[in-house]
Amino acid sequence: MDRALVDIVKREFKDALFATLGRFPEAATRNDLYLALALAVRRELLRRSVATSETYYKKASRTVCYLSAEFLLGPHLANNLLNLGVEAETRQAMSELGYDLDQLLAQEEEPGLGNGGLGRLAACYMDSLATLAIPAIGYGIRYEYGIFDQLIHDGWQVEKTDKWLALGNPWEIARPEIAFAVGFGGRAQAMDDEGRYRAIWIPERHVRGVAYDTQVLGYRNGTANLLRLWKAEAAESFDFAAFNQGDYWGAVDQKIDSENITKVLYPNDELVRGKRLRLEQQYFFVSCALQDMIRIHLQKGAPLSGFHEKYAAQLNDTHPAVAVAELVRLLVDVHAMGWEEAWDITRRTLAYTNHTLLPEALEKWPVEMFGQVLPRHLEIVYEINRRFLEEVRGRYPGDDGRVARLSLIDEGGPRSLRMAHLASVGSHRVNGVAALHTKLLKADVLRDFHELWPEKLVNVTNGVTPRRFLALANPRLAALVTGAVGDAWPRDLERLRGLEPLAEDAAFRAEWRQVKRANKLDLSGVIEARAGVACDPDSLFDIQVKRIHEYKRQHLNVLHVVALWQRLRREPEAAVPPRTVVFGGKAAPGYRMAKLIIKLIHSVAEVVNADPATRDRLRVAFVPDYNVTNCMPIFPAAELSEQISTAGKEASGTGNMKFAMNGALTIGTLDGANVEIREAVGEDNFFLFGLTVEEIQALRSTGYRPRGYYESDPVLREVIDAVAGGRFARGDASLFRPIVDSLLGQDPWLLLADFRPYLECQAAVERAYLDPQRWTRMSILNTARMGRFSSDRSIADYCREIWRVQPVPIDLPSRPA
Ligand code: NBG
Repeated sequence: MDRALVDIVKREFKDALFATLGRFPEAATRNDLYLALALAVRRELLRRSVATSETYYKKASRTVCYLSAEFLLGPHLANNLLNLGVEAETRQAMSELGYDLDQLLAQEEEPGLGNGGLGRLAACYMDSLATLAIPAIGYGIRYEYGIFDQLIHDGWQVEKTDKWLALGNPWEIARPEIAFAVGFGGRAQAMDDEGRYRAIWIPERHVRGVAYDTQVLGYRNGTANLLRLWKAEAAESFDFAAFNQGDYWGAVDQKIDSENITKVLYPNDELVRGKRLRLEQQYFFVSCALQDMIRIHLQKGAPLSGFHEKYAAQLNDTHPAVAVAELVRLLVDVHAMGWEEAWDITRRTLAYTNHTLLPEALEKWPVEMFGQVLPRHLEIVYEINRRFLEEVRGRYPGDDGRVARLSLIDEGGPRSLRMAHLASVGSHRVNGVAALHTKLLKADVLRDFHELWPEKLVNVTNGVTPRRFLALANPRLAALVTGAVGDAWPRDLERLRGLEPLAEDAAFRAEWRQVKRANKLDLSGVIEARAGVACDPDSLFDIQVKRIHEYKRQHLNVLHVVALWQRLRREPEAAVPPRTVVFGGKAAPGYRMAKLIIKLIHSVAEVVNADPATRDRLRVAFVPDYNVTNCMPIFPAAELSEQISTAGKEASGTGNMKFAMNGALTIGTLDGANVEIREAVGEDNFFLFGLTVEEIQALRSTGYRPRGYYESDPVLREVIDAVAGGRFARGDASLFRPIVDSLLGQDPWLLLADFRPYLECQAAVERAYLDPQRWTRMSILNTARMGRFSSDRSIADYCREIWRVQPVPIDLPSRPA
């Protein structure tokens, strides 16, 4: 322990408490203490931030700009202490002052500025960019309310607004001088600029976007990159014209309207199609980001003709896709560049990541509304489309079907703008997020694009940061791993390979089991406190945590629980290990089926947990409000990771990686990154079941009849009958009727077809678990072989294949005395 550092932390903590917060210790609330510590730590972030920006400014190297409507960061304090390497000293300093570091850490409200995997991926990528010393800026939206908090009332999800800023946010710095005007509405007007055609846009109103900066630290290096989030404000705090005419309330209204743009994060999985405010959010942050990039570029005195050499901008899904039109507009209309050059620069700058194959999630904007909000951009989109389709017609003469399929405008029904097409045309690279997903993009959603430009579509398999999800989440395992393979693994995850031979070492296996057992004990405490369910830490911890969606098939998991319960009642002597099945995840507020699945989980839990015949062998719990904070005790305690989506529907998954890294075995389908995880850990160390994408296609083409499975499988029939008959609804046979009807009707996610294979696979899990030596061996091998699922590998892939950027390490000057 560095004694001098302990004293520095104490000094800076006291200084922040007195001089910034104006408190004396006896009057300080726990939040004051948390803020004081955060501010003390922030000094270290800023020291790195200044050194980093100075270095980037001087070296003028190419910068990655990650444009994302979501950044699901999770709490900062503990992660920053980890990355700085000062956790022990800070704990000591706090304890000498009479405070408990864990209590202060628990005080932090996490910024939940994302829905799920996509937003969390953006946060992992920011972490890896900084760790790999890549010059990068994350651009996004500073939502006043992030993802809702989930409460459970009588087994139903109830949403509560997330007031994450209520007690102050010590990690951000407002930059009122970095602000841009963003226009909306109005009209576009042609103009003759000395014989040259030019268009100008006369917006009906302007909103001001103000920058709020948060530092993102690299792991134990000198880098602190910038996450710059934009807040919307009224262009003038009052509309003076309206004010002078006595229309005070009209003026106030306009201010409120402007601020609404960054008020709240839209929950996904909901049909937000046609929501004007969402389009306004997207355009708002994209325009601010691009204006900021141009400002920085021009500040260095560089000409805009070299813009693409200085920036690589990544579009995280289609949410920022309007960047294609906005960059063209800024270059052509505002900076008077010719179209050809502007278009060339735009395409060389932008690249697009696709995150979904689900048709309902592919964004489309009604052309009419798009034109009302962004009239000039609609003109630009038409011009891009005209030139693009000319190229298509040149390549495929007479192929009108192809032209219609590729067009940026969907003409079937009310005309709409296909954002994935806009993003694909305006980018030099498009990528999927797992090998299977990219293959399916090529074969299906982006097939025509792939035929047109075979080089453009590439794969970059997702990854997760081992800092937050192994080092921070699982200190016990981290210590064991460090003892075995040294301490370089957090920045070089392939080092975990060194664990492989230890899978054969009985003493090491015993230590591995002790760690898991201690983590399970911790999670048991959490489950008891938060779900009111007592569970046996020696039972098999079988966990499914993720957003609730029919394609993810939490209800398939529930069907297995019911089948297991019925079997335990029938065969009390069966050699079945006791099991605790844990669920967690939020449902979109408007997604009725998902909410009903949450209710079903609770209802089954209520019956099963109360049954004296089985309660020692099976428990079910739903942990409310799954988020980055609450996931921390979950991954380390898991033994079985449920990754059971319908093949072809989960683009990648990233929870699957967090589980396996922490030594859980996966039961899963051949979907998303499961395919690559299984390849990496070895078939013998993965529980595979279910139809493949090809088998599903074949089954559908011959006519899928779910009822046939129900009729021919007595176990399935008994399970469905129990749900349908109201066994879990206090006799109310109507409650879960929508679920039963969906399964016996179309069964769009093929639960019934996969039920029997899933059941058999779960039986294989039971057999493996009954042999602890075998199970532990498999568990160790899972962790050992997860190196390539570090987000550092993903970012290295992006740097090489897409961004063509190099690291710029930061020399940190020593701390001023
Ligand atoms: C999600 C996919 C996940 C994937 C994450 C991150 C969207 C639109 N897509 O499978 O469903 O892991 O993106 O790539 O949220």
